[in-house]
Amino acid sequence: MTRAVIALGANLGDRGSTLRAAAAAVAALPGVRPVSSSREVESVALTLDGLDTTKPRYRNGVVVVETELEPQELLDALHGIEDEHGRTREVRWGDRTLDLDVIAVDDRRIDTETLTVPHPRAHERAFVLAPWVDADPEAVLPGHGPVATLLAALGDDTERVDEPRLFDQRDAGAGATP
Ligand code: A4P
Ligand code: MG
Repeated sequence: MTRAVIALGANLGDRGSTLRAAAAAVAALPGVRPVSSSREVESVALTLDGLDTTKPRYRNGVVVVETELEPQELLDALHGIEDEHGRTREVRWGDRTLDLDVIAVDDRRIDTETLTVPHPRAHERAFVLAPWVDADPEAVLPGHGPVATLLAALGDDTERVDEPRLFDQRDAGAGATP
């Protein structure tokens, strides 16, 4: 069993419903058990040209799971969930109905053509770090340190959304935050 951290993002469609449905779909994958989840945050779209206030704002969240799946198997399953939510891939860092990224898998380092873990940009993104620390206040990003410290150094430019945590707490197991 490994512990995997998955970041969810959306800036098209009914973003909150999509994030909650995607979190439930992740929790329901064979070989996956929900552990804890964040509330949602909102932030300005980051594009290849920088922050873009003319683009729809993002909702982001993080879920923590335990899984028997190998990291590439997990990513393949996440792509299946993205596809079910109408994800298209035209522009890198472009608008999307749903993005699911593998942020960390225990303290494993993976660097293949299709999967880099830890996620190479997680440490510089408050929209990943803020929900991650909300889901797991003790979290550590391998190679970078405690997530709470990284977020404090970076500055949190996200806004908390007044919605429940992404997992239904009845589905979440040990380690779940109230
Ligand atoms: N890939 C490699 N490593 C990973 C990993 N750890 N997790 C590969 C997920 N995928 C990984 O991803 C492109 C390829 O990356 C995948 O096929 C996979 O094999 P994609 O989802 O098709 O394209 P993308 O998401 O546009 O590219 P990229 O570079 O992954 O973008 P990011 O880093 O995910 O950034 N602004 C706000 N405010 N909030 C956001 O959530 N997200 C992005 C996307 C940009 N701006 C944002 C947000
Ligand atoms: Mg992605």
